[in-house]
Amino acid sequence: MTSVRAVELRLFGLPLLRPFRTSFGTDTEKVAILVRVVTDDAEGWGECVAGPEPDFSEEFNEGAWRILRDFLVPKLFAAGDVTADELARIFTGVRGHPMAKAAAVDAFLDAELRAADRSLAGHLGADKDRVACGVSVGIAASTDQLLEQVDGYVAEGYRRVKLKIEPGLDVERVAAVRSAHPDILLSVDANAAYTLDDVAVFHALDGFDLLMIEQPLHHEDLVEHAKLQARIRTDICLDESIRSPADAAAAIELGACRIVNIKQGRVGGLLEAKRVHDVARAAGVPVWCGGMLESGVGRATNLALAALPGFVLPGDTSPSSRYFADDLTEPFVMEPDGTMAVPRGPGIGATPRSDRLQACTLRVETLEP
Ligand code: NPG
Repeated sequence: MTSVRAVELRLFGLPLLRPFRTSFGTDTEKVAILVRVVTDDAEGWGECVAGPEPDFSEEFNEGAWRILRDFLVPKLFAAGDVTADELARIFTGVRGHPMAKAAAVDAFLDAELRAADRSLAGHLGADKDRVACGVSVGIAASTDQLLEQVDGYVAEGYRRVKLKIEPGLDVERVAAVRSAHPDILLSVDANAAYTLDDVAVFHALDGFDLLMIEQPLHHEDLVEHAKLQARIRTDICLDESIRSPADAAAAIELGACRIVNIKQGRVGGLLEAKRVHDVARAAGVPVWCGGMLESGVGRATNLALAALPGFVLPGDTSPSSRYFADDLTEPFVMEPDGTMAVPRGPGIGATPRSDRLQACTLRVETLEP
């Protein structure tokens, strides 16, 4: 039990080494909110996975900032002495906004664990010291450029390559990568860009021995995903559609997917993410850890989560060098065997460097009771 003395909200900007294009837009810079919670005993960090625009989900930076400042943080102050486990209940009066909630829950949990000198990985029940890394490759300007990027990532040792696709830039791109790399674990991610009318595309993709097709249809179309899954051989994985343990249970029961991508921010934080993992694991459904181009703070968090026993597929847990010339924390490094160490220090096991924080801060606001 501890109470919160102050919460700092900080908007930061980190240039990306290479623009990242998905079916909904192109990012050239990582701009997100970092939450620092100061309790009676310690301080903790949480990274909000929302971005500048409401494109991946309804949430976006300015909205998350207001939800945190005007609703979640006041509830945290009013709650007095609490534990991280109680925060989901304390925040129930705020509907939705899982990414904003996650940043507050994760920062509080980090402070709680640092005070107890326990690691996040140990607290969650991790059974691995290293996790297998995959890479998510944005939509390239040409097939040649895509092949060049994939060659580079395969040479670096990544254990799985995921290609972003969109209508018109799909089958031919996948065919080219598959013929250049017949044996790699390969998957595709559509970020909800297709409809059931596109079933011919998915039948064609069935020919490339893909590990999965991620989020092919609209995020609210669970029944349509079940219809598509029944018509294709390749496993469907859901990302945007899964916002809670209940969503995961529904999707699995409906047959809407056979694999689940878990992003702690999308489901309301680390403790909810563990529940999604538990639901999937009980049903025998493999999960893996998604990524949102996080800085080292969110990356540390993801590595601890990805070390849980149900995470049996390589995640979008790439090293810092995949995204940034200079991360906010000490860089996370991937070994040539395509694995990364799970942080085992207190809390998330990583702390932003103060010089980098200063250099990358766009706005900061400190809230007190
Ligand atoms: O390696 O962190 C990473 C990126 C993984 O592809 C990735 N993320 O749809 O899953 C996604 C996508 C994404 C990135 C979505 C940024 C929204 C913002």
